[in-house]
Amino acid sequence: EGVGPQEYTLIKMKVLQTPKALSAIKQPIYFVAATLRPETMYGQTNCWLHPDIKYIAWQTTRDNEVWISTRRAARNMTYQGFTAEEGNVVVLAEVTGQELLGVQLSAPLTQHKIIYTLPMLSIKEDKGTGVVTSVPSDSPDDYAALVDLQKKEAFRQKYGLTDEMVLPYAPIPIIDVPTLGKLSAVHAYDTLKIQSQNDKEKLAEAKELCYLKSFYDGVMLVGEFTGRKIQDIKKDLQKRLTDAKEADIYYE
Ligand code: A2H
Repeated sequence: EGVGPQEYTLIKMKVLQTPKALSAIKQPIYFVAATLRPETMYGQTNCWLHPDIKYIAWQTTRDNEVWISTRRAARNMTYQGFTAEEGNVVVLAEVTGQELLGVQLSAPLTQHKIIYTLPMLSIKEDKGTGVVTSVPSDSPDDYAALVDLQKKEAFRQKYGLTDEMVLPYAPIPIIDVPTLGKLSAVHAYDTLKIQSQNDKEKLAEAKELCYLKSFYDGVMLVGEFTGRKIQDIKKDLQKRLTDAKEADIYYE
């Protein structure tokens, strides 16, 4: 980081039931999540939003689709060919993450036909789109936030989430990482005895433990690239997703 722009894969997650706050919008609506790990999309279990961040639904030129992201990200995208006019975001609605929780989505590659938008409190407003796709098998942050919701009924109730939105979703083994196993984030969480998503220091350690090893030595356990090393297939997989219009490329 720091030198030149960061390239993200923008994963498109289709809204299956339009929430009340967006009921005036008749076009297809997508949450767009910025990820560095497109090869982990086989393991998606949910989509994270920050309850207190403001999101906008805005008009793209991609097949008339409406996308949901922070205003900041939408503005950046006007300079990357996603809108009719540079610098101009056509805003159809502005809502807090809280109003968009518990929404049914369809996401690429995951075995789940339906996943839900759920709250994560460590999402940063000034990075990516403010929408984060959750892969608890390979991201300690995602696993910690999911366990928090699964363990604490009061936490689910606070955000009006039902059990069916949270409890059926376990981490899916998708990448084998030497010495860390098939659920590397779970291994790190357990080994470091992480207690919650607020355990910042230990989560930073867990990420150090997982990310490089997974990126360089991880081997796919599922999908068309089964048996292949992550670093060799990342680009091909990204292209599959963009060709299928299930993803785009975003720089910031
Ligand atoms: B990654 P970098 Cl499996 N706030 O995607 C907090 N985190 C955010 C974010 C935001 N506004 N926007 C994106 N991210 C997360 C998958 C993944 C990711 C795995 C493993 C590692 C990993 C599934 N979540 O990231 O600061 C997104 O999570 C390792 C850092 O730009 C995105 O990729 O380096 C990553 O952080 C981008 O972080």
